[in-house]
Amino acid sequence: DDGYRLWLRYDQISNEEVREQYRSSIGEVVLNDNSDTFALIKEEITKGLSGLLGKDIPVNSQVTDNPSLIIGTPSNSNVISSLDLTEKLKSVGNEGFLIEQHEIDGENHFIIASSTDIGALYGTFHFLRLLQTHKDLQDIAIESAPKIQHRVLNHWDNLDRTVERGYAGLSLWEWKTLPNYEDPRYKDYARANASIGINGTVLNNVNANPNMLTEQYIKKAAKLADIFRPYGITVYFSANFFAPSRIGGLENSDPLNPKVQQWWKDKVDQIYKHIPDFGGFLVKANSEGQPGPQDYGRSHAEGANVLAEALAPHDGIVMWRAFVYSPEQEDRFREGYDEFVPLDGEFADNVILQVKNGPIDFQPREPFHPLFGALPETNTMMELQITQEYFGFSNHLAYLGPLYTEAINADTYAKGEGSTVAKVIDGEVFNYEHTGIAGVANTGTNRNWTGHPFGQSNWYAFGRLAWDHTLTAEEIADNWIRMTFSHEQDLMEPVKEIMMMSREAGVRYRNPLGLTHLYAQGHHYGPAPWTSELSRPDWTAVYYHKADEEGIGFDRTETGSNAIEQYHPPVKEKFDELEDTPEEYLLWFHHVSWDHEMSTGRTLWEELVHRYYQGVEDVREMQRKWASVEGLIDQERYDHVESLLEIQEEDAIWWRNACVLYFQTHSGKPIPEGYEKPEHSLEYYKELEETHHIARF
Ligand code: BDP
Repeated sequence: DDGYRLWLRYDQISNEEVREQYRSSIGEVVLNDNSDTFALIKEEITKGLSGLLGKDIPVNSQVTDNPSLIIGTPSNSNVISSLDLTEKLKSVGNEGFLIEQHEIDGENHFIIASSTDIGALYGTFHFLRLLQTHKDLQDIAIESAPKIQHRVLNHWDNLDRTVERGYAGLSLWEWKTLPNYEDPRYKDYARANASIGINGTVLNNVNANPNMLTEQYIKKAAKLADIFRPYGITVYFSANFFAPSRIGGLENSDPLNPKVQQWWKDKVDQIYKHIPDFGGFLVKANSEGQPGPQDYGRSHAEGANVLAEALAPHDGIVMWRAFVYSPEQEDRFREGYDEFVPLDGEFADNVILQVKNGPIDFQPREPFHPLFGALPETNTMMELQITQEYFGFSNHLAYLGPLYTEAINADTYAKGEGSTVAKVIDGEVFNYEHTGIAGVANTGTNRNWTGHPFGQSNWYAFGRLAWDHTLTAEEIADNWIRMTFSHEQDLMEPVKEIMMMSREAGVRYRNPLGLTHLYAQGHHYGPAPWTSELSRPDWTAVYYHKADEEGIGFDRTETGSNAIEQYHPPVKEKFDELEDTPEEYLLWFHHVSWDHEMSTGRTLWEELVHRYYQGVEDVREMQRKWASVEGLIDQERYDHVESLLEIQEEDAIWWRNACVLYFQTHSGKPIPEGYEKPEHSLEYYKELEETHHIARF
């Protein structure tokens, strides 16, 4: 099995009892395929039911005396409009749906009802998922609506089809053959996204090539938009802030220049001519060398608002990124907050500030970004990374569900207890008008879409959480395994354990106890905690760990950068006191003595060593668990994961040895008894920084 079908496999349900139950209660499907989306619903439900039930289920436009599944909206189905669902449909909104059982003329029928075609499509995927996960349908009553409006993938895809931080092949967008050739994958991509509720896609890299805004590319993108539209997917572009001067022939791109303002209006009008439901722009400005309004002495708000004004008449939005940092600042952690909090209230209504989950950069563990909870007057959305830039690329198994839920469920205390990040980004805490969540995509042209077979679970988890942030990482893993592999207990249990331990394993062998950014600069794959001489101090590793003879860690309390002041109490107090700081965040906030006694009774040095070794043991445990499922899934995917786990074990050892040997040069302490000794010297690992990654990707 090559994994192409993702979680939408629809193989026949092997449990006979379950299959029979479904077969006897779904004799036929009733719907009217009078729109593009309903044609897709028909296609999907036919494919799903015939596959899962192992039997063709007829589709009719009227109810007969068979028990049926009726899918419709009040405007395309008499049955749905006769059921008095008005209030309920209203409460689930435009994208939501109801799944219920109703008795009509003495026969039991299932219904999937929505106010819109897209809602009915989401309901259809949900219904199929119930079958795929063997749920009992008796007396079913589901009301589902997304908690967040804009649920978007961010593709860091370049126009030459390379993908920044992409590890699954080339970009899916074949620019040179668009708009003429429709690669069948475009549709499969949209379908996969719709199945998990994703409703938007930013096609190109945030480090944006201005050519994306030329009419040539707009036309190409319009073709993609046409294919995605019936699946409810809106297209957005990353915009280069200097486009007016780079491709528009203007003298400058100053947002206060009336000619520049007019250029953006005309450009936006042109885009809407080709893509009538265009979503808007994503902008990375004055960040890592990208141009922006500050190049003309203007603020981020002044810049964003010019684009927002051009988009407003078309109901488009601007997603303006808050990922800023400069080499002059003492602490990169502080910068997003320091830059954007003073601008709160100055952004136009159709701007959403896009904030990464943590204050640095998608590290294996970060505390939540203090901007969540600090912007009562500015729509704020979250950006998560699905692609594993800091998690071993597509070589390592890392299920990110636990990272996402940890970030989403953190409590900001912005308005007292319970003001979680989730409730900030779903608009509840500050009553935001526009809400959103973005995930940096991990898809590419690899046959299985994501490189590592388990990379699919991160795409899946992102979508499920974007729709419903109250789900747990474990429930999502459970669904994904059932849909992707099988229902057998002997498989379910070990695979779920592997997934649930994998994120923490990755934290342990790379950067335990709140260490961060110890990566070799540039590729971000292997360790280089010794990096100290680079053009920018904030790109070195020593900047982040601050190890010296006394201890290790970044003091962000009042005696240091005081970044903790950006959090509301009691979060601030929690991180202020060394004793109150949870150990997994310890070195994020404190410079701690090597001899400090940890909760385990070990010294900090011993604990650090212990965790690095534990990380490697975790990977070995994952390997043993994976070995136990051989024969329970197809050999192709089994072997693929097995080989990747071998790489992961080698890399975990590499990380552990490099870091432990390097930190030892500061602590001056021995590796405690009982741990296997690093095979090589520190010098050897330093050399690997230059060479090893080349062989790995
Ligand atoms: C960093 C990546 C870089 C991105 C940047 C961003 O290393 O490739 O361009 O984030 O998010 O994580 O803009």
